[in-house]
Amino acid sequence: MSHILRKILVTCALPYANGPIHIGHMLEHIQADIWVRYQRMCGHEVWFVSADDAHGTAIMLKSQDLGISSNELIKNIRKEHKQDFLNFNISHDNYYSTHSLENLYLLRKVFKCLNQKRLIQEKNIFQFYDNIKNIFLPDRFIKGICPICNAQNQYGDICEICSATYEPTDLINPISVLSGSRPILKKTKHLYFNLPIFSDMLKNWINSGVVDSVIINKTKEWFKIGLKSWCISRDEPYFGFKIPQHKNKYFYVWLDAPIGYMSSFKNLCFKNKQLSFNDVWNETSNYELYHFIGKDIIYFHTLFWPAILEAASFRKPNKIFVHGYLTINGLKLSKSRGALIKASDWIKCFDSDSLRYYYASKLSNKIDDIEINLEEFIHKINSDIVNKLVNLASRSASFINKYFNGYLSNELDDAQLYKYFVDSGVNIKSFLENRQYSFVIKESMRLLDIANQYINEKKPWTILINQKNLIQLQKICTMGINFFRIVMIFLKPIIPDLTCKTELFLIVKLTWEDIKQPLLSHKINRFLSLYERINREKIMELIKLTE
Ligand code: NOT
Ligand code: ZN
Repeated sequence: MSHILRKILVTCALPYANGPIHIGHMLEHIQADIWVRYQRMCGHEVWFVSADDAHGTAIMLKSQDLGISSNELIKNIRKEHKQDFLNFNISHDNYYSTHSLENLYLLRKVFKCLNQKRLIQEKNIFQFYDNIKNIFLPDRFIKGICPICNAQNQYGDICEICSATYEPTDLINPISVLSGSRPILKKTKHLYFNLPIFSDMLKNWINSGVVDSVIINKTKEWFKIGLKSWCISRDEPYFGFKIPQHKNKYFYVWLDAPIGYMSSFKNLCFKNKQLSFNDVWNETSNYELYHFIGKDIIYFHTLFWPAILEAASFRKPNKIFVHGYLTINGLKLSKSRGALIKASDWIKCFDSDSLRYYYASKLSNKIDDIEINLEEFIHKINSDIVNKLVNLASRSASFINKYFNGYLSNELDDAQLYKYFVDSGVNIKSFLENRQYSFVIKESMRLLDIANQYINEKKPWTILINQKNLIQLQKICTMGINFFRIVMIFLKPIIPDLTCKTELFLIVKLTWEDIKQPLLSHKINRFLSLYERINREKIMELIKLTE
């Protein structure tokens, strides 16, 4: 099969610039980063962008609370976010902000198209208003009793108990989260995007294989109810971009947020002159485009976003990769309900590969929630990475270093078994391509069991006692090192830090192309500890930090 080089743009959802990156965000960026690193290993041209989502009421209120300008807040937060992603080896090519000139430019361009095509309509509506704080209330700033199941304390748009969606005005006993007062209804004019006109296009697009079948079914419910026009404006006070010719009106953050995918890439083109914005985003583009998102924002990415792209004559994504929520020891971590573990706290207690590895061991291409458990985490890292993977290298290298001056033998003890490992790469590749990372881990561990068992059966230490057949000893340990190398190639996109150390130790780059060629008559470095066993006490340390 000839190797066709692909050109790919990958995005992660844009984290809000009003709080820290937590390990829930990290799940998505790690999931995408593994995929990106894998594609790069295959030699494809891959660009990976994200940005801070810097607009909206929440950010404005947060900066007021802190007594700083919104501009200052988003600047500080972006710096923190970038550091967090760096700490976890997320290899974004650009991490930008939606509060940027590029985003404003593209937003205006999109808006102009929508107007030209008469897709924007003005409507007068009544909306909840907080008389004490003098502000129109976003859905998330109104709480009340769910009109469907009567659950207390539910948001203005969705009930977290029965999943019903409704208008804030449907809530029983609504109150403003900002002042605790009962909001009044106040008349205001807003701009609406004609989403229903795209219903047929969207149905066809969604059914063309861009999302998993579970998600197709979810969208069917939305089509059955019928699509509604989408309000794309917000009243002052707001932190965002002003709408031209509409006094005191701002673009809704959710209009300029996805445009942030484009503007982050546009900014990358500015830094890298070889890249062309139009080559990627025009309707006839031969680049592939993939968005990694969580299941809470499917609506935006399967309906609003493709409709906006169509309306503005840009290309649409090839696929939307959706993951589930993260739950920790049974506790649900949603964006709005406060996330428990900050990425910056995690990294104080554990290394980044450990989280990346653990997530990979849990990730599939399904939208099921991901349950993580700290005890299980420690156990998995120690038993897989330390006992199976690193131990294989260490036990083999000790003989090679000590008796053969660091040189591997000039032939393999069991070429057949080596080939078996190489051939397993076919499955591993397809698991990586299809985001079935848990299978990558399972298969790698199965191979490591075989490798360790091989060493156990060959008992290199007994050869040493007899002092006969030292060549055989070298060959056995050379097998061990080669098994280790193959599995490290499989795991390279998942654990970049250990990869780096391994490449230094083996004095060789870990690549797919070289996998068929065993490392023979090759000098390796002294074995220095590649990975430290994790201590259970670290769990308590982490919990203390998060309290
Ligand atoms: N800041 C949003 C969130 O839910 C994600 C915006 C993603 C950009 O955290 N998207 N679009 N469409
Ligand atoms: Zn309910």
